[in-house]
Amino acid sequence: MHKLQSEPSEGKQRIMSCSKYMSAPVCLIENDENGKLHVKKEGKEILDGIHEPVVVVSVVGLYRTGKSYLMNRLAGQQSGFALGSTIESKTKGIWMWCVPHPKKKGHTLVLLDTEGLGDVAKGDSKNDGWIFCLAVLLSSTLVYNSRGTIDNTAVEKLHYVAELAENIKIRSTEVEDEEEGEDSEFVMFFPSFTWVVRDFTLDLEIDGKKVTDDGYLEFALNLKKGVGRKMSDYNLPRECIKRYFPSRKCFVFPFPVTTQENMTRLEILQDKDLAQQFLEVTGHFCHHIFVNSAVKRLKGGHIVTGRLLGRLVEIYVDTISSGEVPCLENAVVVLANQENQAAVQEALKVYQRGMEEVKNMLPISIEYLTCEHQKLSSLAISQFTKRSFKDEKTEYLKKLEEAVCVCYTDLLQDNQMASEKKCRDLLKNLFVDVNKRLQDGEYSQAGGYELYKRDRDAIVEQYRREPNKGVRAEAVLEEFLKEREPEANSILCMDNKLTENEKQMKKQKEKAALLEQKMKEEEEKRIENERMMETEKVRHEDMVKQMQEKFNKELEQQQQERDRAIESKLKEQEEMFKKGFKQKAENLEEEIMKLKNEKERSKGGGIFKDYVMPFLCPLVEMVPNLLMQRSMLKSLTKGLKR
Ligand SMILES: Nc1nc2c(ncn2[C@@H]2O[C@H](COP(=O)(O)OP(=O)(O)OP(=O)(O)O)[C@@H](O)[C@H]2O)c(=O)[nH]1
Ligand SMILES: [Mg+2]
Repeated sequence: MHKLQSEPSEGKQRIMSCSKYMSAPVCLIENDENGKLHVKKEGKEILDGIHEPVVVVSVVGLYRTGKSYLMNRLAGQQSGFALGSTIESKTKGIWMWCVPHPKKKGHTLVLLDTEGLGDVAKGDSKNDGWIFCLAVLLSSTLVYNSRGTIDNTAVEKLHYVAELAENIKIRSTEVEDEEEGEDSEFVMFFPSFTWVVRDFTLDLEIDGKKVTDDGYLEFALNLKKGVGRKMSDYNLPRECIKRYFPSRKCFVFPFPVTTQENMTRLEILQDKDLAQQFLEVTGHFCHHIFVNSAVKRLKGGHIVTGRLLGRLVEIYVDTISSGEVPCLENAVVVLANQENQAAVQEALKVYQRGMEEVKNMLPISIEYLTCEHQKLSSLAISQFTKRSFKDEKTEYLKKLEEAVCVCYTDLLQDNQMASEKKCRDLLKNLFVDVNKRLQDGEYSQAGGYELYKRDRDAIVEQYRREPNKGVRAEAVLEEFLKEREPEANSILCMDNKLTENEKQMKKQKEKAALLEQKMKEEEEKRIENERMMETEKVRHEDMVKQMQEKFNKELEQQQQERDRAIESKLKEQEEMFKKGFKQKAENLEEEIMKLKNEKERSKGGGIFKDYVMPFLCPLVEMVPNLLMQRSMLKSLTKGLKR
């Protein structure tokens, strides 16, 4: 049971304990005197700083009905959202308060308090319609606040719901031969709905039987049989509420205090001064919102963080300001592009940071380098999949792959150069004594060649024993020995101890040794290439696996969206049948079938294999291709230099 008495102090502690949360609400969307909507910088910046998933609760309803007061209770505070005690409407635009979620660790509860609807002084119902529409689009729970009873006037005042079909588009392009409007799909993306009735004084009884708050709401939403304008006017808002908001809840609140004088001082009254029953209902209401309000998700199921919510606010407000109708699909595409681009950068940083450490160790073996490359690229892809979504043609994954490949091939080249330098320096050092002997003419006498060969073989042996020479050890040795070939030949020529025949044989041996060294170099290269290819194969398999998991997760979220819609439509259909609205029930059948077919069509891994895999396959060639291009470029520039 929700302990209401202790809430304000708990709430205050909640807010104060975490600096990124706000001590008071701020304006998020301004509604200027000309009825133009603007996103306020301060509000947007606060959302930008929230990287946690958000649960968004918005309150809408006629002006002066106690909305701001109720929102303060949800924030666990006595004051915050400004209340008005006159008949003039108080809240303008949409105000926001972000607090730590009291029940979901690691989540932020975003409370959106909206401008009261139907203010006669404003006289612009279109503007009201947009405020209502934004509250629906941005929240995961919509609280509709009204006063008195849920009579026909109260339901009629909710005509904004019926207008949603004109104010919200799901797809950017019209689907031909679609019989029913897009609004049949609203159930998949709309928030859950809670109707709050304030100052309710009647007994909850229908035909002499006690009913619950929810039963009361459902009773008020019952359709009437019959035809004609009057009947359809009566039924339309009810039908829309039922169709768009299948998950409904109702709370009836009694008067908070008994005297009129206290009514305008509610903000400063302590809980002990409020009516016990009012406190109890408030407690139940807060508990329900905290426990049942879902995390905000985009169409397609992607979880919305504070930062994404801020972007969403901007996209929708900009669309409305430019005279267009907000479109769920467009918003998702714009957001996905931005997020995917950022995901590529974040993932690339993971790879680059890791490789920076490797760079400090060069030269290293190809085994170690490829192993690190494989590990870091797997980490980068998993970082990428954390933030990216709807990268259906792997367009952004490809960008990441390209960037990773460029880093990797650069590193491969740096490693080769480091190895070359190390090996050359090593050989140069090892040959110091030989050079001196050469200068002193020690090899220019009879038996000099044997002496030279013995010294050279000892150096080669010592060179081979030296560890961590990197990937160019044999190649550098080959080059070095080749460079020294004329020197060995001239020593051989000068050696009088040897007969001409022996000299010829030794010369042949020298040639054979060089050839053998060349083969060693080629073997070294072959092993390097093989290892790189193997790594690319394993890396590709890992990438496919991670992308498949990501794809399955997104698919599952979409299926859950459809399941929820099917379930609610079946419920609605059953109710229609029960209440004798046979035609309406039959109409629903088509919507249900359409959803079921869509669900069936996107089932299984087939789509991934047929649709996503073709985009992933060419990626396996990327590193070898890039390497080939680079080595061609290298030999070309070498040729030019010559
Ligand atoms: N009778 C009554 N008055 C309330 C209740 N809750 C708050 N009030 C008082 O009603 C007045 C208006 O409350 P607000 O919370 O500012 O109402 P609002 O719906 O946010 O008003 P706008 O922002 O102008 O649309 C204040 O004086 C509140 O103290 C309630 O449950 N019953
Ligand atoms: Mg208000």
